[in-house]
Amino acid sequence: FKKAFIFDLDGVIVDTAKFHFLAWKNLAESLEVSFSEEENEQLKGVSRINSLQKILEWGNKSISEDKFNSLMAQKNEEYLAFVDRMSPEDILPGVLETLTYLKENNYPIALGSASKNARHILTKVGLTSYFDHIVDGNEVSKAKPDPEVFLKGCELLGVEPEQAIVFEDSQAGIKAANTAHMLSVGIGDKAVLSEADFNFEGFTELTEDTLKTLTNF
Ligand code: B16
Ligand code: MG
Repeated sequence: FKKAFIFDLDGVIVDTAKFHFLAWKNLAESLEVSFSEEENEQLKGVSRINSLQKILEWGNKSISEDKFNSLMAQKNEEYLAFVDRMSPEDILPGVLETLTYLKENNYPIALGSASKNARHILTKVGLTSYFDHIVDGNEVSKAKPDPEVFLKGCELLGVEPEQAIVFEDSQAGIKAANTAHMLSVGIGDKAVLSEADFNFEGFTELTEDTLKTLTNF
């Protein structure tokens, strides 16, 4: 019974979550909407459009379509300025070891990210070649918590959802994996990702034995 792995990007492979936070916080403040870590948690894994919609909802703001589009562009520009400074050193601890082990053992691997910048980021950190397929924000019409991004990944990898093991740092992403009957593995705060089938603080906890346990589950 073959297993396949799907990795989220932001917050799982690289800590770009902190860059999204800074860029959204600036934007929210410019609109005089308060924005804390707690609100940010709800934006993780959520598409750019839906994130801005949420911020406007929280602040009870309504703006024109033009203003909406220019705010999205502004946020992305600010975010990309952080991304520009990224290098392989930004890969989170243990990720490279896990990817290497999975590749050596011939597991199919896909990326399942909501980000439209996913390919650019993978190039910056030099990880593109580890992925058999990349599904990102440019290829899906329904954002997480809808499972579309992960279902597309399975399709491309040629596996059933039940064969997929998903690494996610967001509540929306864990929901997406669970909805599609994939094994959901929360990376980060267990209290926040309590709906995940398994929880780990980070990839350094994912020893070969642990990975074997996941594939046998
Ligand atoms: P972009 P992931 C998600 O990526 C981020 O978690 C989320 O905070 C961001 O708004 C979303 O991508 C869209 O990203 O603005 O770059 O298209 O965690 O699904 O890899
Ligand atoms: Mg993420």
